[in-house]
Amino acid sequence: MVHFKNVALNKWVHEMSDLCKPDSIHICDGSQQEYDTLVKQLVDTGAAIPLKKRKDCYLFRSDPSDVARVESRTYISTPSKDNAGPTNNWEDPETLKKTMRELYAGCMKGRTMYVIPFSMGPLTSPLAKIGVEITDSAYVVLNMHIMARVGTAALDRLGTDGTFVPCMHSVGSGAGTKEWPCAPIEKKYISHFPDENLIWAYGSGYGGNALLGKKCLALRIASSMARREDWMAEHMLLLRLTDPSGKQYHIAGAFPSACGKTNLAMIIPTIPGWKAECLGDDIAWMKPGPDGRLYAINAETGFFGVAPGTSFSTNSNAMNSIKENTIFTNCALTDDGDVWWEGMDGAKPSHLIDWQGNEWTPASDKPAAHPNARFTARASQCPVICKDWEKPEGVPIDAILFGGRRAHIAPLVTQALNWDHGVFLGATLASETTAANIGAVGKLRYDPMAMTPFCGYNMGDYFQHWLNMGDKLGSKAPAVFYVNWFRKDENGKFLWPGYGDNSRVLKWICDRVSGKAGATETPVGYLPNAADLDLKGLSISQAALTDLLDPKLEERKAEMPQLEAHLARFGDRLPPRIRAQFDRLVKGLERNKAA
Ligand code: O2Y
Ligand code: MN
Repeated sequence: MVHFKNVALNKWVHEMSDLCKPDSIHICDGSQQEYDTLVKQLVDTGAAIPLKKRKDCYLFRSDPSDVARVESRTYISTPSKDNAGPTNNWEDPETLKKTMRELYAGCMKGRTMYVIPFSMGPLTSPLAKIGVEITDSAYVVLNMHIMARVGTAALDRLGTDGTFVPCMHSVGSGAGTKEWPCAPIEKKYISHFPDENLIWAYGSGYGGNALLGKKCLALRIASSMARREDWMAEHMLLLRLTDPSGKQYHIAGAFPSACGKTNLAMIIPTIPGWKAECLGDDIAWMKPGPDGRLYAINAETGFFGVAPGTSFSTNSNAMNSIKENTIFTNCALTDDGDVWWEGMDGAKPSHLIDWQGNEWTPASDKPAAHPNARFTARASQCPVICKDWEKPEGVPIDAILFGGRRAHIAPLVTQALNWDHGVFLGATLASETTAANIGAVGKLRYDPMAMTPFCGYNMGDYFQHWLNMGDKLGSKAPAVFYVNWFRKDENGKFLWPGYGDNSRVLKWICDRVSGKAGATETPVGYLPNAADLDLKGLSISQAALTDLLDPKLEERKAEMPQLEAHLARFGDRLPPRIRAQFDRLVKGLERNKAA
């Protein structure tokens, strides 16, 4: 039987093994040899397909019923329902544990139980947290090798009495195939017990449901820890910009899904002399440093990116990150042994095997790759990874961006008037759904700080936590901005070219931080005048520019009842300072009309 010198870990692994009854237990050491052995096993069973065209790359196909995070089966289980708040599914902890214990009973018979010690954040970082995932999925072990710091060093950091986040996972049974077992939807559970720093997941082997270090630990549990311990766990990319004089700026950005977050994290600026480097594309942990500024680390070590739409023309840095040592999930397979997905460069291949293993031609009426097909690649493989991305103390944040996809109303960029206004901009972050999201196209969804699916406690309290952090940071707080690359004209055409040209907006942001760029104050925040933006070499009409920088105050006013209803969801947990920002905006819009 296995033995761990950490007393709590030893007890927990034995308890879970007694419950799940695996045939064997494997303690992961995080080595390349371990990775290679597991890959070989999965190739032998047919679960992994080696790709002839890409060195050390493998394609996996999930069961068609198990293709994405399932928010409807994700729970924040706190003793009081109010503490989970209106944005989370809630279940009483004892009831939920009883249900899940029944599902876990004997669920690993005939399987290996893998014990994966891991660190989120660099091992020597004061912000790092140790987790241990128990899983019966070798695919999960491989992905965790890429996405987190897995292995003996994490165990060593625990010592005999160190604390860790127990992350229990089984793919379950009752649905799926031999290669990809899972449970039917009504038996899937992604459960979080934030008061105990505990995660229990059952029934899905896919992404955020199964790689428990990512959304479950690094966002849901971490956000609740961060509130207790005075730091921030955010759904944010991290980016370093360097201006022609060599001055560095660090930006953290929160964007709901389908807003190009990974593309922005790996941006190639079109402005001469400006350099961008990626520090992370999904999860930032931030804490005030000894100098009073806010410092951020990337909690992860890899990218679990959406494949469809990724191409050399949209994100060449991502394409160059996945040339080798990459796991692909639910992509299509080409006849010569490569992966393919919708939106890749070049013409559609004349024949493929689709993500479900079926023959596919351009005449097929279904996409060849699943819209949520993914690549898992190490951050170190990104051509523009910043040399300081693993600095234990992190990087000092100069600006925080919130951004959504809005065809109208939200201008290209707005700077918050102050921290409270910035928190209000985050709390009212909204995005219109696309074909890539589930649900109706073009529907407005509020997604505060892009954290709706990931906040591990009552979101009203989360707004208050942001306000408290601002009080703590005082004059050293980062400046806050709201960006929208997706404004359209009356013919439905995008007004802004986006991609590398977003560097023009980032330049204005950096120049605002250092007091070099102009702006006009409006009720919705500071807006650049056309002359304040560096547009050299860009072909854009004056009319488009005027439209992009128009605060559209009348349309904004018409949206206020919808905004008020959004804030009303938080009831008496809505901080009065957020309500005050709403009232200030109402008055500002009224005054504008009168003027
Ligand atoms: O569908 C999944 O399980 C993946 S979700 C995901 C993956 C990487 C980065 N962000 C997300 C997200 O949903 O925000
Ligand atoms: Mn994400």
